[in-house]
Amino acid sequence: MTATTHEPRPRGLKGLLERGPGGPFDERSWRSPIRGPWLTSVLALVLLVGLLVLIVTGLLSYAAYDPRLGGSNDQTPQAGLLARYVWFDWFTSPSWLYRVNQGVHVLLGIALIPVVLAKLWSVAPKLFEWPPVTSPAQALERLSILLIVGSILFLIVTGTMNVQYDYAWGFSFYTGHFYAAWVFIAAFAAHVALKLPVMLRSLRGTSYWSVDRAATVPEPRDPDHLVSPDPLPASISRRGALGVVGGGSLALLGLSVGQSIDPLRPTALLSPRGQHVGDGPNDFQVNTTFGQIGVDPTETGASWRLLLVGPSGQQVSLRREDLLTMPMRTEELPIACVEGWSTSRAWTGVRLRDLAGLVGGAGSDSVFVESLQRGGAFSTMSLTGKQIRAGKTLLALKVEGVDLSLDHGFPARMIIPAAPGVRNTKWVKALTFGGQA
Ligand SMILES: Nc1nc2c(c(=O)[nH]1)N[C@H]1C(S)=C(S)[C@@H](COP(=O)(O)O)O[C@H]1N2
Ligand SMILES: [Mo]
Repeated sequence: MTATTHEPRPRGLKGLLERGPGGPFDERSWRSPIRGPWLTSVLALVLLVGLLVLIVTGLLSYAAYDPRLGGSNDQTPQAGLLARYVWFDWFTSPSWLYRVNQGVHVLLGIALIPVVLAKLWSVAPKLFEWPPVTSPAQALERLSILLIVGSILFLIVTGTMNVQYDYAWGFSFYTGHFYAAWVFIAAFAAHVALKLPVMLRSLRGTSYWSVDRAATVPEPRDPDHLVSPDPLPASISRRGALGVVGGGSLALLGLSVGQSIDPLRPTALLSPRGQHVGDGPNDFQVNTTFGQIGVDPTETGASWRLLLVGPSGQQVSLRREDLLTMPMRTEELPIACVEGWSTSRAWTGVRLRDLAGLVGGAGSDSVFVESLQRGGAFSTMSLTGKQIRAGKTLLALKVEGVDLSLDHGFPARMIIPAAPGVRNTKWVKALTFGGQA
């Protein structure tokens, strides 16, 4: 017995600071024998690769919105430097570009949720370290961890809610997710710089195959104090725990992947846009239905006109029959929503550049698209000059050989190759071509 146990314990604030508040702040309360640098490092390696892919696809996804066009294209007008990396107009080929990018972003994001939670579990004692601050360097490290944990949980929650079309927050998803992503990227970079050597050292030390059930002996105490000072007997091996996490990821992936792969659509049980939404060729996902926009159906009937306005004010008004006499193109193009679902269809219609040519707008650097829909962020949209001139950009009148349904944008809708789904304005009524490039 040491002398200290007989000394009266300091009380009040001083005592609290020395002993800590107990509970999770007492490292002896963390008793799993498998917690330690090796398990944390395996999860860290998966996240290092996975999160890098999420960062790249996320930044590309933002660039695909062509924020330089302003208006309803730019969802974060105050972003300043953070959006400056978008110095180019988004690509128009290959046509599956946004579909694949967004599919990877959303599906990988969903699949990584169990890995992130397991990683947080594996370092939980550190999150409750006591005393809270021991040195300026340690304080900085803790701050970076606070930012990384806070931002990643925020990104997971907003991302998942967005996939579920649940907009229960008081801010725009794009703005919130975009700013949090930059906080995350900065904290992630700092964390990787600090911890990469620790991760590599502990992965080199122990091979995956040597970590079987017989070897559930705790690792030696580590400088980060992840290893329990008072471990319980093991009830699962480290490999078993990794199997549970990987199984969880695969299950989430299996129940979501159908939202991006047409033949697997009925298996997308976790996705909100996988159900029956129309008849025949028009039976595919609908984001906003015609009923929801509150427009009188007669406006889409015989009185409907497409108004074309050229850069110097020339106007042409066309009936649907007039459009049908123009050269028709059929292109197989995807609709890929930012929420992750996507589908590919054969669209038939008039090339946007042919319409531009009717009012002298073939060389325009942008076009402003207006919908019959009044109000709402998606009722108007701008497209780049590159998108005007891309041969596959269509004002579609038909899908899979039949007229568009009202829900899919009858009498006419835009279809833009390689672009986010939101660019494909439905119920188009006017196209105004901007200045020359
Ligand atoms: N006028 C109008 N066009 C719109 C929308 C809208 O809400 N209003 N939603 C957009 C979005 S977000 C997507 S993903 C696609 C979905 O097209 P679909 O409903 O035909 O599948 O339409 C786009 N066009
Ligand atoms: Mo969308």
